[in-house]
Parts: sequence; structure tokens; C-alpha cells
Amino acid sequence: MTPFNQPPPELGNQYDEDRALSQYLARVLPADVLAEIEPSLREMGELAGGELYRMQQADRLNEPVLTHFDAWGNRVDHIEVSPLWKVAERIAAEKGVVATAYEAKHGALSRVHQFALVYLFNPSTDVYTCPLAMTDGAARTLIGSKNQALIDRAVPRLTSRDPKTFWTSGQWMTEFTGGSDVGLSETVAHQDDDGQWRLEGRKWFTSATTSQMALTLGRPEGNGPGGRGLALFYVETRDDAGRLRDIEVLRLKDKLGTRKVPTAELLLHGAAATPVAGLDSGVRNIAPMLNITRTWNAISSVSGMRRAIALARDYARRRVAFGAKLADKPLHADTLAGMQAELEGALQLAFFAVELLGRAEQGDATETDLAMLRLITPIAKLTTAKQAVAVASEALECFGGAGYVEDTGLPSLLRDAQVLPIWEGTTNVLSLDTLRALSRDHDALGTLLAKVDASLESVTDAELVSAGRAARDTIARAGGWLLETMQRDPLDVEAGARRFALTLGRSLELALLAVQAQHALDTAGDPRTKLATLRFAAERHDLIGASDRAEARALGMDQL
Ligand code: MFK
Repeated sequence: MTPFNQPPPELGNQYDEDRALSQYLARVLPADVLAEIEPSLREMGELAGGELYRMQQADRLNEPVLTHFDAWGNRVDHIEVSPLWKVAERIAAEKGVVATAYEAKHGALSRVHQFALVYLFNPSTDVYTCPLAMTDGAARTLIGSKNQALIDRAVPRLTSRDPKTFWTSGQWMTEFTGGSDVGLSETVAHQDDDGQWRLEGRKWFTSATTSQMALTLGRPEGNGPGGRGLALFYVETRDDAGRLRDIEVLRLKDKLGTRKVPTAELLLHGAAATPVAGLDSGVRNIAPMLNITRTWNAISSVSGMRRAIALARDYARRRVAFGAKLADKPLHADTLAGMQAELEGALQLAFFAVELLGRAEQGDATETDLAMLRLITPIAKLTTAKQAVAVASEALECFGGAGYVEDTGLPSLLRDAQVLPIWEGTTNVLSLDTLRALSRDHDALGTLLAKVDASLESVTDAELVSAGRAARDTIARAGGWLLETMQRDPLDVEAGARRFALTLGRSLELALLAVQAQHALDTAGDPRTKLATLRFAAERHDLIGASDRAEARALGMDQL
């Protein structure tokens, strides 16, 4: 008898197999734009499910290696990245994973095109999207700074399609003093006798340290404390011979996930730096970068969910247990349905943020759009990141023990998801950022509600109308809670900020899903997005509940 051998899961073209993505694109893109960009998406989908996926599996055990000294005792601090990352860099440049947004061939919709490429590229390239996100963020920040010399120098490289000239950028913020409260940063900036600004300090967590440039924060001597006293600086990391310029790489971080990302501790020994936009307000000036990387984070969350589900679904068609394929087991199919509903809601929210970003950049945005973008960016990041971890965890369980075994490659789905709620602002920091956005524009919630109402006008199916109404009523209730609690005690608002932000995020997902589902019914007679909507509606999206901070403290902090 031939011994049993379990066939592993396989992937096909990751664009062609993705109903949620293609139906979303069919809703938001004019037919001629979709026809024009579809070949690039299909090509990326083929790479992601084929060549890149095979390389990713072969690359599993490779990690970046830091060499401090060469054979002759010279300090070199060379970081060798994995073979997959080298290929990913070339493909990212050639296929315009950053450049597409800046070429803007389709105006505001170019952001949708670009992030559809990111979505397809991300799950097969072991978080190479980290340097790409920072590269995009740096290009956007420099353009917004109006510092023409730096724009001329760096932006053509950051947005190049030629791998030989393409640069990536770092974003060095986190110091010993913290990654969230960045205003505590200790790096000092001073001018030398030639008037050159130089940075002295220790950056505790710098991602993708192989980049050719970085945007970072330093405190010009004599400046006051906090984020206002910091300035935003541009640093070119290497000289013409490729040697680091007054920068030491102390060590690489030993992290739970993102194992291919060469995250390092750096010592800045008088590294030459150029102020980007004046000599203060560094946190405010780096915020455009944060908002771009948070959008990448949201899309990466969704695409990680999609990959986890694609593998779990394929496996369910191959794996037989208790006399039938898992795909034919009602409970297994039900589990996958719940995961798919989460994915489809997250996809709608993340790409909604992308649409707003595109309009803002191309000057097509109304005041309303701008207020919404500021509000939706943190909400999209924090909501989708939590969903990504939950779905990745569930996906591993779909494989039973195989999901827990390293050489299946599956555990990295969960490890790489777990970073998503942590970096680029934790869930709590972004919940507070949501409140900050609302405090800047008190009307933003009303604006959001009006936008949801307007979108839901297209929904006619009775069950979808009811799901949409539930979503909009929850957003309205959350707004009421905010007003009422703010008047009673602002600290209770802080205590409830995460539940508030997640309520907005999940409700918005539900409303957008209802719109998408109606579109799929009307244009393709396809009921599956409706199924996702109703499934999503059955999950809790109103998380406000009680938020008394004294009770929370008693339960969360007290020992006895
Ligand atoms: C796969 C894709 C993922 C890509 C990964 C890339 C890897 C990179 C790894 C990293 O670099 S992780 C480091 C990321 N670090 C963070 O995300 C920092 C998290 N902490 C925060 O976001 C804090 O809220 C913050 C640092 C902003 C708090 O600092 P402050 O100094 O207390 O800020 P404050 O006083 O609230 O705001 C200062 C100014 O910035 C204000 O403007 P004004 O000066 O005009 O009053 C704020 O309105 C503005 N601001 C803050 N956040 C903003 C913003 N403006 C627009 N958008 C925002 N998000």
C-alpha cells in the first residue's frame, strides 16, 4: 500500500482568483481604466502566485546578515539581505509598485492602481513592502515640504522604475525613549564649522536599514522639548563608495516576525543631515510619511488575510478527514466563510482610505474628503491590523498541526501579521489619533455620516438596506457617545477610545460592504458579497459598551 502523503496547498494567479479585489476594482474604476491597468495586475498576480511564491518558499530560512568588520579589520557594517529581497527590489522598481502613484497616469485613481499592485505583491515578498512603504512616504513628505533641492535630488530616485537608480528610504523615529511618544527623542542636531548639520544619537529600531536615504528626527541644540522641538532631517546613508557616513549599525533586532527585514539599532556619530522643513515641528512635518505608511499597513493587512485564506481554501480542497474533503465539511466551510467576510470588509475600508488619499494628492479632494482622509487613515490602519492577526491565527488552525510547523512556511503568516497592529502606531496610539483628528475637525463625524448616507442610497436589496442602516446607526450612536462622554469626563473618552475607533472602523466596513454587495448583485448577479455583508453584520460591530475608566482600572490594573 502506498503510504499517505498530504499534498500541500498551491496558489494560482492571485489576481484572477480574487473575486473581492476584482469586483471592488470594477466598482470604483471606469471600464477603460480597468482595461488599461488589468494586464499589470494580472502579471503581478501571476508572479505572486508563481515565481515569487516559489522563491519565497525556497528563501524561508534566509535572514539578513550583519557583518561588522571585513577580513582586514575595517569596520564595514555590511548588511546582506536575503535573495528573495533582492529580487523583490528589482520587481518592485520595474513594476512601479511605488512609481505608479507618482506617474499618476489615471489621476487620483492611480493610487487605487498602485495599492492593488501592493496588495498582490506583498504576501509573496516577506515584508519587502516595509522599505517600499517608507519610500513612498518619503517621496510624499519631500514633495509636500516644497524643499526643491531635496525634491530634485531624491524624488526621481524614490519613484524610479529603473532598479539601477531606484532608492528606498528609511524612517528613523524610534529611540530608547520610545516608539510612540516620539517627542521624547534624544538625538541632537548641531551645525559644524562649515554649517553642515550633524546628528548625534541612537536610533533603537530602524526598519530596512539598507536604504540609501532616511527621514529622521533630531533636536537642534537649544530647541525646547517635545515633538515641536524636533526637526525633520534628510540623511543620505552612504558615500559614493557605499560606506556608511558616520553611522554605525550596532546590531540587528531579533524579532518575532518580519525576519527578512533588516531592522537595526543605529548610532549616529555626527551623521550629515539636511533640514527638510525648518528647524522645529518635526513630528508635524513627518506626519505625512506616517499617514502613507499607515495606508500601506492597512493594505498589507488585507493582503495578508487574502493569502492566508487562499492557502487555507486550497488546502480544504485537498485535505480529507472523517471521510470527506474539508471543503465539504459544513463547519470548516463556515469557518472559512467568517474569515472571508472579515477580509471583504477590511478590503473595502483599506481601499476607501486609498481612494481618499488619491483624491487629496491630485487636488481633486473637497474639504470634506480631506477631513475624512485624516479620520479614516488611523481607523483603517488599526481596524484592519486587528483583523489580520485574527484571520492569520484562524488560518493556521485550518491546517491543524501543519499550521504550527515551521517548514510548511505557514507560521510566518501569523508572525508577520502580528507586527501590523504594533508598528506605525499601536492600536491605542491610533485610537487616540482618531480622537485627535476629530478634535481638529468637530464636523468630521457628521461628514462621515453624510458620506455613508449618500453611498447607501444606491442600496436597494432589503437585507442590504437593513445591514447598511445598522452600520450607519452605529456610527451615529458612537458620535452621540463621544459628545456625551466628552462633556461628562474627557478621561472616560480616552478609556473608550479603542472601542470607539474600532466601532467606527467595523461599521464603516459594513456600510461599504453593503454598497459593494449591491453593485455585485446589479452588475454581475453575484450574491457572494451580499453573503459576506450579512455574515459581517452578524458579527459585533458596536463595541462602545461601558467605558468607565475607574472600573477599567480596577479590572485591568489592580492585583487583588
Ligand atoms: C507593510 C507596511 C508597513 C510599513 C512599515 C514601515 C516600517 C517603519 C517602522 C517604523 O518606523 S515604526 C515608527 C512609527 N512610529 C509611529 O507611528 C509613531 C507613533 N506615535 C504617534 O503617532 C504619536 O501620536 C505622535 C508621535 C504623533 C505623538 O507625538 P506628539 O509630539 O505628542 O504629537 P502631537 O503634539 O499630538 O502632534 C504634533 C503635530 O503633529 C500636531 O500638529 P500641530 O503642531 O499643527 O498642532 C498634530 O496634529 C500633528 N500630527 C500628529 N499625528 C498626525 C499629525 N498630523 C497629521 N496626521 C497625523 N497622523
